[in-house]
Amino acid sequence: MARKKYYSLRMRAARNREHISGAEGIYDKDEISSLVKEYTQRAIVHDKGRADEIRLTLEELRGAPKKISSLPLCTIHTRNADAAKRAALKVLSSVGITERAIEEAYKSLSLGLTMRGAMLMDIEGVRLEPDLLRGVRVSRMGMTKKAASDLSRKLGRLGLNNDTVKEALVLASKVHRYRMVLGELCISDDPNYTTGYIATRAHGYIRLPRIKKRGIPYGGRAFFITGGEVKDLIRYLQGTPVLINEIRPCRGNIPLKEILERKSRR
Ligand code: WAQ
Ligand code: MG
Repeated sequence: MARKKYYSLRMRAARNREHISGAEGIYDKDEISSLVKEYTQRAIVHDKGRADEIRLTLEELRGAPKKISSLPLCTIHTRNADAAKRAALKVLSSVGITERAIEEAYKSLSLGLTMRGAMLMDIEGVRLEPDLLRGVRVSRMGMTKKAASDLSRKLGRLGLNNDTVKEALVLASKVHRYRMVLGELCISDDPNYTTGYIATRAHGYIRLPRIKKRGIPYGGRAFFITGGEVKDLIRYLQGTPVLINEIRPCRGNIPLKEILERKSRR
């Protein structure tokens, strides 16, 4: 019997050589041709402006992707950037990341140097990624069709069924599957997208509204990591294909206190 073939499909769109949008997924062979059209369409009509260069990469995966479930999702009703930072400090420090490291990440994320990828930081705040300007790009991840429709339904009930949330949840779910990763802090670089998130394996994906003021055109990601081979971690983040085939619960606003008391198991 022939084994099922999977493909990684990735798109990057640019205008005047500047990146404006990207997307990716892992798909079955028979879905590819319609998806190429969809990805192209998405690149052309992106609201940051029309792309003048669209790159599509289609790559046959050598083996079957690793199947995982998504992180559970919820929101803390943070009223402003200070409240969001306080929540981030509480949750991330509860898994052993030092306050110094979290402050360090915040500082780097507010310098205005937008990186393409994420920072890797140890729990003391020391940067470990080999390319400090670019960071590490997480890639080769996706959702099965069934998981995608389940996620759309669950997020739809919360008024959150959009690509930004879905893509961030897929990325975080892949990242936090790796044991060396203790936590994550993410702030969008989109000036109009002011909700960020933190994530840990124990607490799941926690949205933090108003983590930044509207109009700020930079953001970034920090992955807080603990002992182990950084090289292996980077290889996993960039290269290991991961497919989400099960969606954990997606909930609306939850008080910080409850999140700290009731860690989810995974
Ligand atoms: N791998 C690693 N880092 C990345 C990647 C990637 N594939 N894509 C983006 N980054 C880094 C990069 O430094 C960006 O500047 C930064 O993250 C933010 O990226 O549930 O849209 O694409 O409502 O602007 C959070 C959603 C959205 C919260 C985050 O990030 C919610 C978002 P953006
Ligand atoms: Mg984005």
